[in-house]
Amino acid sequence: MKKIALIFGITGQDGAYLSKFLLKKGYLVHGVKRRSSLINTYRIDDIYQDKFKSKKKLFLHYGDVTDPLSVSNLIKKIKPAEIYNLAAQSHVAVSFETPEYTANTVALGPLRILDAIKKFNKKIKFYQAGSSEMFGKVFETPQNEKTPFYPRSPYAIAKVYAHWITVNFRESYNIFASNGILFNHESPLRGETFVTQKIVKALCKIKIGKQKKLYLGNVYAKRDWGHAEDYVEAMWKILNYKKPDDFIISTGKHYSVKQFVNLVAKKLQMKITWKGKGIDEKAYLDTKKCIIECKKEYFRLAEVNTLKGNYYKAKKLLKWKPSRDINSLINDMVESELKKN
Ligand code: NAP
Ligand code: F7E
Repeated sequence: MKKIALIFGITGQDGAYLSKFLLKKGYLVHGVKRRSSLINTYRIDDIYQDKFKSKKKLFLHYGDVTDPLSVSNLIKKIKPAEIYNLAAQSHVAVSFETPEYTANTVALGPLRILDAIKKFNKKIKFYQAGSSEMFGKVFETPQNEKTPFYPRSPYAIAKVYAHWITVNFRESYNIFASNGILFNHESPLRGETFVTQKIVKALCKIKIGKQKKLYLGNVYAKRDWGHAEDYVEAMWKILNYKKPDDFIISTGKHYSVKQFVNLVAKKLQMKITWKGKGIDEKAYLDTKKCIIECKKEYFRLAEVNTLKGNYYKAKKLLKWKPSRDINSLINDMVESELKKN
């Protein structure tokens, strides 16, 4: 009997990598996609179309984590052994514009899934996609599983609720419910409005003359950036550990947005120099042409200045460690982008 996994958020960056990973492991994968006016399955089309070649192993269903009926009906019908909750309004800046909707998907979405597990089958294992954003205005560096949370956005606050409701269902109903506290992870499939992909796409286009300028916000914010492909393996390891628990998944290294820009430029053999300070800081190509400017609208209302994770527990108990560093991540993102231009 093949194991059945159900992924909420299958059409996102992590959903795509996780489905590929689970299919390789021999799972039958069911995914929940939202109805949208444009087709939103481009990240998984390659594996979905495979169904015509071999026996079907990937199944898609319409649903939404804001709709309790769809959540419980799907869990009842599919009877998964493992549920991965990756569904979220996942953009921190957008969460300030849509705080209630963000809370509905990010905080109440997992509650609805956990409640359905409690009703239908307490043996279903549950993975909650937690976030380093929960550490926000950090109490210590690097952050570990015991570092207190200080969330700084509606998104992060909703993730803190999701974290604790997962712990609570584990402790109250004896459900195998675990939190992965994942630090930023990127890939060629990363959404275009997250800073890494925004930088990669813009510099590739500027290099070939298809774009003139890139506008950024706070270039001094530091993040611990890993590769999404490594991180979905950690999700599976978390659910297949002997007991439910919470784990930090990170690389243990952090870089500023400015350093990320410089590394991408280096990869593209573009010589850039920075001049000015604060909002007036600008980057010039070959010392003459201004190609990067800062814009107030891209600054956060409450910024998370620095994040760096300590993944010691995952290394020790799950035997997980990141296989790619920042340069390998940038190579993958840039090379994939250059193929599209
Ligand atoms: P993503 O690319 O934005 O994907 C989010 C997924 O959730 C998409 O499939 C999206 O569907 C779906 N979704 C949004 N609202 C939904 C709703 N109401 N009902 C059902 N599905 C909904 O995010 P990601 O980078 O893959 O991240 C996966 C999860 O990990 C998210 O929960 C995110 O908050 C969390 N996380 C991400 C990172 C990171 O660095 N990537 C780090 C820590 C935690 P559409 O395709 O239709 O929009
Ligand atoms: O911003 C700064 C910005 O939007 C990173 C999500 O996956 O990871 C992600 O959240 C940093 C911030 O990611 C721009 O102020 C500067 O300090 O790429 P981001 P994020 O906010 O860290 C966490 C772990 C998640 O859980 C989230 O779901 O970069 N920054 N200039 C900018 N950010 C953006 N987006 N755009 C800019 O122009």
